[in-house]
Amino acid sequence: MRHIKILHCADLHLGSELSDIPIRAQERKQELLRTFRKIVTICNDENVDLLLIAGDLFEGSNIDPQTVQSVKDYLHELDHTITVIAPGNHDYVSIDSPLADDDWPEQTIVLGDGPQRAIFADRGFAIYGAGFRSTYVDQPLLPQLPEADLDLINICVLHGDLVSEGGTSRYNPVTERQLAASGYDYVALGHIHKRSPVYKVSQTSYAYPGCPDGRGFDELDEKGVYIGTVGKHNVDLTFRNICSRMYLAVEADISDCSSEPEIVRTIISRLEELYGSEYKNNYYKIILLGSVSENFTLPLQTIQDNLNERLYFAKLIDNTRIAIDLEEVATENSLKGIFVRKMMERIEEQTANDNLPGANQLTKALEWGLRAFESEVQLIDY
Ligand SMILES: [Mn+2]
Repeated sequence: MRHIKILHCADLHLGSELSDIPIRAQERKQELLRTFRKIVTICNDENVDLLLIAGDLFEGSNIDPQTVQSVKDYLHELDHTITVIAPGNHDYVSIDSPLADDDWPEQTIVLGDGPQRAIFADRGFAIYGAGFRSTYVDQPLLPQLPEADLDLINICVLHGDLVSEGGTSRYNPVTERQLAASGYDYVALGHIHKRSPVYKVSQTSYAYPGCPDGRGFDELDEKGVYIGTVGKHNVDLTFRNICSRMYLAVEADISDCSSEPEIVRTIISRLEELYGSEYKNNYYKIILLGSVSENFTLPLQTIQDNLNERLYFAKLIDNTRIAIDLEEVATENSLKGIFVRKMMERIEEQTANDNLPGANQLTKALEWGLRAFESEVQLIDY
């Protein structure tokens, strides 16, 4: 059975402002463009038939012309590959969108705002899809697309929001039932920046590759594309990490440290242990944990400056707490004292019963409780 080779990417958001990393923003913009070029290079090197860009290639309509020109130039370099771009909620079809330009390379299909099909009978496949026409698409696009052609490999490219049956979304809601009914072999989705596995419902496979390179601390860890083959009712795709740098959130316990150099050393060795010899090149959000003596005021700015001399980018979040003598607090005649006393009794009880997990859980609860008394409880959005 015939197969074609595809590379599926989405959500590059080229041209976006990068507020998380002000000092590195300009460099990062160039890196994101290079990541796009990397995608094009892979397509050429590995003889990819179809490059699928499932929306939000650009951050919006007001993108600097140089970025747009670079993207077109790179796509021009493709020999064998046909590119399909489905406009998303950020780069929806409009007069001032760069996707509306009439000088996109010949081998690039920019989907319009209506249901569309392009048949490549000589190459054995058909493309389906539709673009966003404004920020919001309330009516599901997938059921409006043309029927699958039984003689061809059918591939659909869509920006959309996977919802459960009966669920709603303002970003082109897509349901499993619609996917199953489509009869397409693969539906290349975009919009969700975190990669999904490749799912299959009935004969249709579908996936979100996530964004191919992070733009902030809400896009952590490895990022990349899906690449592989699609045949009739049968896909074989693997995730490939192509990001230039990772955004990472790392917790470091500095309980045993009593000086700034010691803290920096602890953090660096933790990063080295986690990320090996390339550890310096990432963006780090470092969350300091543990208890610090009340006589030691953390020199946060100095630590951050020192880390930034050793790492590409680091920002610190201080979630440490002040070390306190629990036995002493337990004697206090206050709400805090009673809380500590009761918790310590329960911890002792669990320890006596050999319930170590229970005791650990209660110890954690005691810590969190104490932090709540100090108004330090904070939910961190990883
Ligand atoms: Mn989107």
